[in-house]
Amino acid sequence: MQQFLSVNDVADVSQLVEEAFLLKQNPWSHAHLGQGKTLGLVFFNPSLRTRLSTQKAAWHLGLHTLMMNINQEGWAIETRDGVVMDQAAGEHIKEAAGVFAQYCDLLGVRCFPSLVDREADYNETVMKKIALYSGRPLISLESATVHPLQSLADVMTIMEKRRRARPKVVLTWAPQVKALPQAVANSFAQWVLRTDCELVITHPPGYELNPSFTQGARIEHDQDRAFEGADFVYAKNWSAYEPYGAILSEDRSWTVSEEKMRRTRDGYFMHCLPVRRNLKVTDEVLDGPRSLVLNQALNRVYAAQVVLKRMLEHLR
Ligand code: AN0
Ligand code: CP
Repeated sequence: MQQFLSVNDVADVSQLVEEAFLLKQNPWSHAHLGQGKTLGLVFFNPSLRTRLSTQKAAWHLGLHTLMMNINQEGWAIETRDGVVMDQAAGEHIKEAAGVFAQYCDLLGVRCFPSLVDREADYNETVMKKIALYSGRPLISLESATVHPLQSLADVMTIMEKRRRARPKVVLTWAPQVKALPQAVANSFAQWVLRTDCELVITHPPGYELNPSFTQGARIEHDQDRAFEGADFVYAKNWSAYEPYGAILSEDRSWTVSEEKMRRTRDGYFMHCLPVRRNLKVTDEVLDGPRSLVLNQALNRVYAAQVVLKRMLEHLR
């Protein structure tokens, strides 16, 4: 594997999941694979799980990590080409990426969307520039449009907990108070559609995701109907794709509650975290026995580890 920017970099999702489970059973099986190599982790945005799980995965493989919160600890970065840099930005992405490459063999980058310029976001302009100017194998730690390490961990969690060959998975929009990216939802849909699951996406009208990620899923605007017989309910908020970045609804009747979960087939609750309690999901559901949020968080380690392993094998 030379890069991990989306599910399109994975030839066989179930093989990758199986390999991740082997690492979960025996995390130190490849403890020397990364010896002498450095993984750079660059965060343009906050993170708890991604930064910790990826560092832990690297440690299991004997990789050294360098981490930078570039927006807080670095010079303000210019990402546009050909501009006169007489404003706030003191360093161009071209030099910054080139410098990362001097110190690191592999790079991981988190870079959220602007939610203003849809074309630039959906072209993954910043990720592509870092890949180009660093020339290093690049892992997405959540980009403008997708969060593949999260989705891999989510698919692992579904595979571990499913009780039938083709489970019904429901991705439900849930209320929020600020505009969030579409990345987790796009990516979850894209990955689940590469597995043997039925996928239903439910959201208030107007929250349609970019169809290139959801082709093959059933869209259902009635949340109660969507939940009928579900094996897994995955809650996430996202802002509108059209008009881009807009909050069209704050309808609290979409909060996932016990009452709604009773419509499922004793279904599990999933969320990538961080989650706002009693806004997206009630305490009862999140603290209840069907909540898988910590299982998902644990699987983030082995999702990162299998990707790092494959990239290191390619480097050798
Ligand atoms: C981010 C998002 O929705 O993309 C990160 C989730 C892993 N969430 C927030 O900003 C709350
Ligand atoms: N789920 C997830 O990616 O969490 P962080 O934003 O805390 O890394």
